[in-house]
Amino acid sequence: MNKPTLISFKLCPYVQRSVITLLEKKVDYEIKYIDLSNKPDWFLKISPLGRVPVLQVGEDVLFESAVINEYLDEVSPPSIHPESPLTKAKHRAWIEFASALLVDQYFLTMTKEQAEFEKRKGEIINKYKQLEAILPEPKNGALYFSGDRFHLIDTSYAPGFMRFAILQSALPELDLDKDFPKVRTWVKTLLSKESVQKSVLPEVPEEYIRYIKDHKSYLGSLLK
Ligand SMILES: N[C@@H](CCC(=O)N[C@@H](CS)C(=O)NCC(=O)O)C(=O)O
Repeated sequence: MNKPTLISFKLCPYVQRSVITLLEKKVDYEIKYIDLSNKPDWFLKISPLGRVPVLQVGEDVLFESAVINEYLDEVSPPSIHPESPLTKAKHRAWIEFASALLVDQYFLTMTKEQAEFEKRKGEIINKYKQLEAILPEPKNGALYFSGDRFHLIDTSYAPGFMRFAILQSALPELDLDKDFPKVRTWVKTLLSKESVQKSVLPEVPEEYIRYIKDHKSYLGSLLK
């Protein structure tokens, strides 16, 4: 495989999914950061939707984090995606669910309206309730989506979980998973993984909080 280049925006959770995959699969890669509020022309030429992540592989360009991650998984065995078509289809479906959770998280952090904030908070708690119902039992205090092994699907949840943890450190009462012990164990397991911890630059927690405050959102006004 040509050494791939990942086009990134520092704070993007979708890019972070691909970084975790690259680190887990020990793929040698380069990363280029762009500013999404001032997209360079070369980026607009190669990114069909003007979004990150984009993965350049030689002359080829891939977009959409779930697709990029499946490609990376296939070209760097052993696979961390299920083999059985049915289980794989279920994982893909719950990866979409993770994307919906990221959308809720984005609006929770960005809305200027308290009512919208409360609505998103309820939707996130409801999604946690749905996840709690399908997660297996933890073993020895650890849990991944499908039990005791890390899969591609875990890369799609970790960035959102990391952002919720950053938010909670600036607003302790925003304890969204408090009633969901399995979700909580899953969060703890993922956030303690080296690939997850190394998937963002060290300044990201501080910049994430600053980004939300600068936006003058309702949540921004509550953060320490
Ligand atoms: N479904 C896409 C979502 C990617 C996405 O929404 N990326 C955001 C940044 S986190 C983006 O590039 N937005 C374009 C913009 O802000 O103009 C994926 O999974 O890759």
